[in-house]
Amino acid sequence: MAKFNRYLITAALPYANGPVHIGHLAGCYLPADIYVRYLRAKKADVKFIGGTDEHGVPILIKALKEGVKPQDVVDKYHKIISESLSDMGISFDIFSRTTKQIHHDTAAAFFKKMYDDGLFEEKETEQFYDDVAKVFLADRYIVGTCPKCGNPGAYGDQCERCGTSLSPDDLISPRSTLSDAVPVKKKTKHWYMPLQNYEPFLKEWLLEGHKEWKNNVYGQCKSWLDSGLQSRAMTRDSEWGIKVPLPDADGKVLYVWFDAPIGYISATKELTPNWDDYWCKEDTKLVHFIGKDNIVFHCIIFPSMLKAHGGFVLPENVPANEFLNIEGDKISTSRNWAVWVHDYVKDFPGQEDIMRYVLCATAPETKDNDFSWADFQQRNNSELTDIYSNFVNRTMVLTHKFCNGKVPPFHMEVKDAADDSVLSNLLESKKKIEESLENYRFREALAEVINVSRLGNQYLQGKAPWSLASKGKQEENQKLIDNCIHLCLQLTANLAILSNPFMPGTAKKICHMLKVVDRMLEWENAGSLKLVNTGYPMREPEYLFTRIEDDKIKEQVEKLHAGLVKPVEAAPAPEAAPVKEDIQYDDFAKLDLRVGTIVEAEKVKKADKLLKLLVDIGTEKRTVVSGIALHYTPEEIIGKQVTLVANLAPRKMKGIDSQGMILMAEDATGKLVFVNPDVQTAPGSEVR
Ligand code: B3M
Ligand code: ZN
Repeated sequence: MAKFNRYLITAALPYANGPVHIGHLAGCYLPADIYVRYLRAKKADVKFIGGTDEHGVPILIKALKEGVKPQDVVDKYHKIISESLSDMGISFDIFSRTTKQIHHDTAAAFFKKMYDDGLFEEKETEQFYDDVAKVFLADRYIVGTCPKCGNPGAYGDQCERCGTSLSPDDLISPRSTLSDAVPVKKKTKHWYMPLQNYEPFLKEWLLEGHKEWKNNVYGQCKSWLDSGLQSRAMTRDSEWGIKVPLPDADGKVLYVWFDAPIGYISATKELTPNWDDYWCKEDTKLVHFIGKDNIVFHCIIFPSMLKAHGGFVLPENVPANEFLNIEGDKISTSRNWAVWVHDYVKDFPGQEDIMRYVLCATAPETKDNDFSWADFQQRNNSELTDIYSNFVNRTMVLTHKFCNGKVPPFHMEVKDAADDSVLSNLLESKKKIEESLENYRFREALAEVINVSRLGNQYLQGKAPWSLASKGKQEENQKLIDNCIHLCLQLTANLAILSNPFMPGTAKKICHMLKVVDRMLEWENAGSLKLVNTGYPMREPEYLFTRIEDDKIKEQVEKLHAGLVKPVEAAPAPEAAPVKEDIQYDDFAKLDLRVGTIVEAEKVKKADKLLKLLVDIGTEKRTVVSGIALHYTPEEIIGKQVTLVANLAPRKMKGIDSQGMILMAEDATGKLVFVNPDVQTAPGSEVR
């Protein structure tokens, strides 16, 4: 670690478009906080930078959904997010916002310098455009039916049901998530960063220079670089964002992924006038904590930007975590499958350390991992209560029972091998914890902390001071009791230091019981057996953790399931017309209904509502004129299955012979939808 004289630690800036859940904590905020608290305990010069990401389409979508202005959205969620994170003890030195003036100025100047240095390409391309919301649409904001599996909610970049990667052109009935309009293509000019030019730099700096990065991170970067980089637009058409600082750029803003990481720089500027020590001096260790979906932006794009601009340090590591699932299912904000941090702090007041513990102990460091309430309970009841808290509590109770509540002396003359092993075990554990923390293996580090208390319990059990007290040779035995309790108290103090990065509230509670000041928590004190002085009075014992009962857990599981939004919400039916008069089976049997596939479709001239379709019904192809042109474009319905009334007498419409009728249903919004089989069915199949 000697190479570095200061640390700059960042945690991804969450979009200010919703509250944070435990997946956010496990992904980056908690590991970053543990690392920072460890560095601070080592008296390192460290700044911990965070804030909310307040630009980009996610904010616009939320504003549209809530029917408010983007500024209202970010004001509301910045507050909620920053409170949640601070309630969980995430100890940022600054938690800023990308809508601040200092950030706008910093990001615009960054862009301008790159522009002046000739580092952008100007290109005009066709992009999808929402003519109702008047915005260009990123692929993600176009939804439609997946051509592969029929999922009606597939995104323009991917179908999350079958996993197929898509482009908006592939979607059946594409529509904008902003307004429901059918996207159209429109020309627009943007400034691109030719990322391919940075490949040699990235290969040398990252692939050659940072082989020590976590496998999941290194592997993703390597595969990006192996498949070759392309120019990427660094500007967008939008009214919401940082204005492109060029004269001919009305209605253009910086791409949110260009401005957001610069947010780390602006927040540091806001925090300290010495910001450039942290960003520009080679002996700074810059570490970005993020979730895996942000890897390419932090490992490829932002470093290329920093390199292009010049004068900045590059990240020394990007220890991205994988995803946390909940009860075996992917976290989803839209389905409300999440444990929200603000709910947790309300339901478990003063117990943020339990969640910190569980999330760290099960952190998705190398692969996706699962959070379950049963596991939460189990870990609290066994590891935290039965092992960790139990050791501290027994130590304190015994101190009061056998030593008048004061630190007993240590009698060298009766010291034995078990006493010696307390120190050697402690030193070994300390070393392991340091090594794990310095290599971002937080689970491993935390397991070793618990191990210290486990060894403490074993030592205490082996010495059994309670049984010594009742035996003969009072004076001799009191010495043995003293030694045991003396060492257990020293171990308790050490436990506070070692657990402080993970469970700061608990470390403080231990300090309170031992009546020592928080300064004892400095890391250099770990491994010492002289932390509490002989004769010093202790406070009354209090439990650090207690068991959580089944009903409390059951409540949480029920809450989770009760909040779940049901997957596909069908639009309600229009007010139902009364059911028509009965017919006899023979009347029905006269109808000949067939499954067909639309193989051709075109608009009927001078008829807004009509499409001329060619429908394959297996035995033949029928021309059908259908009044659906206001609901579907010809392109989007080719390939669709329909139900055709095959024996309806032919009828001339706008000069075309229509040989049948397609069945459609109308929902409450007046939208016509096809009545079709829910699985692929051979054309010509009879409908009965
Ligand atoms: N806001 C994406 C996210 O919240 C993005 C991170 C920005 S970090 C500079 O996952
Ligand atoms: Zn699909």
